[in-house]
Amino acid sequence: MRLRRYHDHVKLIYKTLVARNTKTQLHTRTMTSAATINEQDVASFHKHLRGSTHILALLGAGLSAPSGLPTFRGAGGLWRTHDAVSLASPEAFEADPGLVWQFYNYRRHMALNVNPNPAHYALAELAKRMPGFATLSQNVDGLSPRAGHPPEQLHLLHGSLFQIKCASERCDYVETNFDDPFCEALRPPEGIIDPTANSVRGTAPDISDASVSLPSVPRSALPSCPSCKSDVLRPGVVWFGEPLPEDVLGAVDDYINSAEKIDLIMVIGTSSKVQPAAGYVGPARRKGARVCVINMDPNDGPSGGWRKGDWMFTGDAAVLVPKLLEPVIGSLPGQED
Ligand code: BJW
Ligand code: ZN
Repeated sequence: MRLRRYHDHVKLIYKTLVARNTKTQLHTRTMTSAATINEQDVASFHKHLRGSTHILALLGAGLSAPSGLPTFRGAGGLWRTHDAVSLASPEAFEADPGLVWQFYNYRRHMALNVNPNPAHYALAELAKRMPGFATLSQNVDGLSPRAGHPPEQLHLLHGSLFQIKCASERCDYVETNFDDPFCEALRPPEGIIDPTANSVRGTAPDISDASVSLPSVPRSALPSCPSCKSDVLRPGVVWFGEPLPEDVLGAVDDYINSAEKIDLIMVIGTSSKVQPAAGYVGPARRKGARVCVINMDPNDGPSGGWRKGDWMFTGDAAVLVPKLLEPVIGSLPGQED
C-alpha cells in the first residue's frame, strides 16, 4: 500500500514536470550534471559561439558557490539568524555597524580562503582571447580578478569586499584592503575554529552559526575614516537602495552602445532578482543577443522571461562553463579528457 502511494506520488511529480516542460518549449532546456548534458544543445550552443565576436556574461553568486562561498538567497543565504540580504543595506549598517561588519569580515575571510574554480578560469581565458567579451559581475568576492580576468573586461557592478570606503556620503575616501580580520574588534573570539580549514569544514563551530556566541561590536570599536575623521569605514560594496558605481555603469553603457551587434549573453549563477544588474539581458537582446542561462535551478530564468532560441543549461557552473566555452578556449589545464 505504502509502495503504491509512493508510485502515485512519483507519477504525479513526473506528470507535473512534463506539463511544465511543454509550457516552456520555447527555449532549449538541458538538465545536467556533466554526465547527462544534452549534447545536441551543447552542439547548437557551440555553433553559435564559434561565430560570435561580441559576448556578455552576467555573473552571480552561483559562480562562486562551487568554490565554497554561500549564495544570498535559498538555503545558504542565512548568516547566524540573519537573512544575508537583510544585512546588505545602509539601514542595517546605520542600525548596527558592528553586526554588519562582522558579517562582511566573515565574508572577506571566507573569500580569501577559497580559490577560483574552473568557471572563473574559463571566463578569464575567454576574455584574454576575445576582445569583444565583457563580464558584468555582481560578485564582490575577488575570485574573478584572482583567476586573472583582465580588469578592463570585468565590470564589478556591486563593488568589492576588498575596497573599503568612508561611510559618510560627503567623503570620497577609498582604499584597497585585504586585512583579515579587518580590525582587532572583528577578530573572532578565541577557540573558534577556522571554518575554511579543510580538516574541520562542516563540523567545526564557526561564526556564521548562531549557536556560537559572538560579542557585539560597538561603533566606537570600528576604524574611523583617516581622511574626514568624522565617520567609520564601511565595505565598498553596493547595498540595496544605493546607486551602482557611476564609472562602472558608464563603461557598461559604452560597451553596449558601441557594439553594432551583441551575439550572446551568458547569465551564470544568478537568481536574476536584483536590478539593474539582471536587467542587462534586455539591452543585450535589443542588440541581437541570444541568451544562455547556466544555473543549478531551472526556475531561475532570465529577467524578462524566455524567448525562442534561448538555452538553459541546468547544473553546476564550474562543470558547465568550461565545457560550453571549450571551442574558443580549449581545455583548461587539468580538465583534458
Ligand atoms: C548556481 C550554483 C552552481 C547556486 N552553479 N548556479 C526595479 C524593480 C524592482 C526593484 C528595483 C528595481 N530597480 C532597483 C530596484 C531596487 C533594488 C532591487 O533590485 N530590488 C529587488 C531585489 C526587488 N536594487 C537596488 O537597490 C540597486 N540599486 C539601485 O537600483 O539604485 C538606484 C539608485 C539610483 C540613484 C540613487 C540611488 C539609488 C542596488 C542593488 C545592490 C545589491 N546588493 C547586493 C549586496 C552586495 C554586497 C554583498 O555582497 O554583500 O548584491 S544584494 C545581493 O544580491 C548581492 C548580489 O550581487 C545580488 C544578486 O544575487 P545573486 O548573485 O543572483 O545571488 P542569489 O543568491 O540570489 O542567486 C544565486 C543563484 O546561483 C541561484 O539562482 C542558484 O540557483 C544559483 N546557483 N549554485 C550554477 N554551483
Ligand atoms: Zn571620510
